[in-house]
Amino acid sequence: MQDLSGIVTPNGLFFERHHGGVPDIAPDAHRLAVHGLVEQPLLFTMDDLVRFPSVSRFHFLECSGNGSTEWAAPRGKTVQFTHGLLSCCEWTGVPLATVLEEAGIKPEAKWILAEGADAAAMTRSIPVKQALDDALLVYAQNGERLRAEQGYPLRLLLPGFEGNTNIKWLRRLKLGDRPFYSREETSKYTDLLRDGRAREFSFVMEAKSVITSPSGGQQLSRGPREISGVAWSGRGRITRVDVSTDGGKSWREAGLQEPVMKKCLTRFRLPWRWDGAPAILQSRAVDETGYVQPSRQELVAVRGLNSYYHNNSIQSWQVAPGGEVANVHA
Ligand SMILES: Nc1nc2c(c(=O)[nH]1)N[C@H]1C(S)=C(S)[C@@H](COP(=O)(O)O)O[C@H]1N2
Ligand SMILES: [Mo]
Repeated sequence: MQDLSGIVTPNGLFFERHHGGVPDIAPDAHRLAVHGLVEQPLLFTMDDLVRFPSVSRFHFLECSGNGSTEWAAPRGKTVQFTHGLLSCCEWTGVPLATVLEEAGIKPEAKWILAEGADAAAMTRSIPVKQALDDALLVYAQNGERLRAEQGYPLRLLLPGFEGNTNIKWLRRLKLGDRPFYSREETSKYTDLLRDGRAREFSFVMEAKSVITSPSGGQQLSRGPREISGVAWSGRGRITRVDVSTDGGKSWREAGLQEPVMKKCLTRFRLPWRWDGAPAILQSRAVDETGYVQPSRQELVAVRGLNSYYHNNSIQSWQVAPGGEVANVHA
């Protein structure tokens, strides 16, 4: 993260998260089954799927556990540790809606169970509404076929939804009239609130940003330099990023690199001169729905400290008089 220029994660550096290892799949033998509440159950080969009209789009992918270590105390030394379960690339595939139309969705079908062909047979329930919106069945990333670690030969991509729902090595889609409550949904991927109740199906990754340069573990020298980072929102486009060098007392609007794409990383930059005085650097993202990234205090006031997932609070980097940059809670 601290060495990333622009917004595209090189394929070999895409973050990896797998619950049962990376399966070795022969693409010719791979099948995608579509069944349940459909007019006509169908079985697709990869050859079938790549013949459909395709699209390419840039989207971020973030594990909802990104930042999970940071709720109670600043633990990660670097931005790779605090925010590294995040990548962004150009995905190519078939709109999921196209494939579902082929099978014919019955009117009572409201949820889809998506299942992977890994040892974990990872399964999640997805609302049909989202699937018909901008979901893709992807087979390529940044110009080449998916990496094995990213779900080769086929992955579900749900732009803006928590990473876990983006089922890799996708082999099955079952349509039903209610959530399926898979193992992932009953044992984790809910958010425990301060009063002991839990939020379920918190799919959307809300607006977030982080300064990647300078960031934790780096050493600053005095003089002019650029503050730079990335911002993203699962609800759409980033419209504004503000940067503070005094721990949130005052803010300046950063420049956004064009094109700003929806549900995609957006690079922001602000010229700065470090004069050697202690500083606390923060960034705050706003998206097109008007949602403002919360401070840590604001998020904890609503969510408490029982949560693991969905920590999208403002990150603080402290610059010490000697120029050392460190992760702090400000
Ligand atoms: N089949 C399958 N899909 C999966 C997973 C998995 O273990 N098995 N992990 C999920 C989780 S928790 C995340 S955050 C993303 C990570 O995608 P990546 O490894 O391509 O970064 O994939 C999701 N899809
Ligand atoms: Mo994840």
